Amino acid sequence: MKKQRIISIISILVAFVLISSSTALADSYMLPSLSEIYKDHFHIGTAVSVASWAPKTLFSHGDIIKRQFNSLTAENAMKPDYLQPRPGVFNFREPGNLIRFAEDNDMVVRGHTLVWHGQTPDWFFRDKSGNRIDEKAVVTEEDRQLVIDRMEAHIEGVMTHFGDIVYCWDVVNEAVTDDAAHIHRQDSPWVRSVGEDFIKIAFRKAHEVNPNAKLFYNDYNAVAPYKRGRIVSMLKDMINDGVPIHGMGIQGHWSVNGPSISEIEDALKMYADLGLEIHITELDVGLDGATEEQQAERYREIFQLFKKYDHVITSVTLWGVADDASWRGDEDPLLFNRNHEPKPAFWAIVDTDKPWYVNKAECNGAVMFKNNAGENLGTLVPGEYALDSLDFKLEEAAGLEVIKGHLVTFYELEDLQGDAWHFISTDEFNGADLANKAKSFTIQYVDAANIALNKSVEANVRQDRAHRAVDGDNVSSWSPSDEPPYWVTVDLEEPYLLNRWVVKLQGTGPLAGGIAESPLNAADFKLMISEDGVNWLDADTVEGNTASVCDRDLNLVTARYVRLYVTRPTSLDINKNLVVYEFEVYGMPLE
Ligand code: 9MR
Repeated sequence: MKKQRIISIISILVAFVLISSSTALADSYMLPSLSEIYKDHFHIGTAVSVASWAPKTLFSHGDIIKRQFNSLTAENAMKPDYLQPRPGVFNFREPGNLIRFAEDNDMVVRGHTLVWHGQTPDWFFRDKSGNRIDEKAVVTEEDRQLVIDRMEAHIEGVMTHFGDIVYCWDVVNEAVTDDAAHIHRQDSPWVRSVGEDFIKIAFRKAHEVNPNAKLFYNDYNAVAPYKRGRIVSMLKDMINDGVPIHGMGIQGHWSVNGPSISEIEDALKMYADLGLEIHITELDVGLDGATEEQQAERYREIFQLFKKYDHVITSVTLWGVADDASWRGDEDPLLFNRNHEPKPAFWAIVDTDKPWYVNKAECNGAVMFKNNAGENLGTLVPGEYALDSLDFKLEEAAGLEVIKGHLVTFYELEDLQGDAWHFISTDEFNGADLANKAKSFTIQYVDAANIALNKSVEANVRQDRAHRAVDGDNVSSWSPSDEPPYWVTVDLEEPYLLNRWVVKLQGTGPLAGGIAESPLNAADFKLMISEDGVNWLDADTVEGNTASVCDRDLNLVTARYVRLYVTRPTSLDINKNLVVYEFEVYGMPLE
């Protein structure tokens, strides 16, 4: 009696899941919102262009900006050359558009930047006779005072105009030099005409004009060991001198290859130890030859770290919206591509605990069912489905497009029981056949593991060392040198669904130094599979290879035994020496 009740509750639950998750996603879906996702951590901002001489991303990328960000920075339109092109003539028109946009959409505005050696009109530094003060051998007190007056008047004019709407300012930008012999940039016209204390004067003035504004020092390479110590010295000196400074702006023009997470973390600690708030002010992560997936992984690690430090990081701003309007040209460093579509990097930071493609699949669909013309019949997110609850005809499906890491399994019976049929992406999907024999199916993320690892092996040559090909150690190898073909068989101990295989060849070894390409890598080889260890099928064949790492996706196959079968061990016919550091086979247990 009791058992029956439990079963009926379960079947109600199952029915509910099946019905509620059966709606196909429309092609235009609503992206998750980063500002919403990060609202308990920090502001998420973007730099936008509104200046008349640049593409106005505030408008061309407006929809993304509204949905994704809650903080705006003017990429150029609040810099001195824009705001005060001639003495006393202020231009607030275009930044006014930015302010209105922010107010209309409930966003805050970061001010960038009041005092900088870049994008600052020449007139700031000319004396009454038109000579450059910063180029004089001797700067008189009168000259110095003139430049201070102009700097203060600029700060006053700008901060008074914007008032509290601009809640923080990069008061001084990039004043620390890359030259290890100094702290301050010696060639700055500000240093040359006012002296190094122009920074303190600027902060004091800014605080006097608007005591509510948070005042930041902002710099590039601010996490790099060669520079961060000198930035910290300068900030310490300001703090000890009672200068009103509230935050450190770390620009964050980084790449997939650096700086390392530990370098960034060390710097965050150093600035936090000064009692300063931290803003990441200009984040972009250039590809630097890497793939978009590697970029996504890097963004994921970076945001994981930012979340860990959300007690000191209060704002993270990306330096642009999409790659079509980035100052870094072909480095494609942002979260949206040139067509304004979300990149893997975007999906990676939607939830930094999961791979980017899982986040994408959960929102945007994991599987697209296609008809034989290749058209989308329906796109489904991961979940459990009853065949009769689909709002498209499975009979018409002739292909599946399955997002990386996911598996579609059809079941003979309604409650995901009975015989099962598994699929990943395929153009040979027989929907009509499945509609006859299946009643339910699941779409799930399967974290495939290297199932060959440390399993028992048998080889035709050098059996004594063949285990080294599956020992998970990239330094030990199985290196037969005799007469090809060479083969090594791995007993997986139970049947698995395989979706990928990897061979790490001669060039990956410590002697070769991990080179990417070499004629000494195995040239012709294949992956063979077997149910019984007796009858073998070719699952995937590689010819003319020179790559050191051969990483291949497999159309889903099942096997209990796998075999690496090498017919040409190198591209040099006289060299018959095969070197396999690792033979990896990825999959999931069939049951
Ligand atoms: O992104 C800005 C680009 O459009 C301008 O041409 C350039 C001119 O100096 O400034 C860029 O922004 C810089 C920012 O103001 C300060 N840190 C470095 C940024 C990238 O160069």
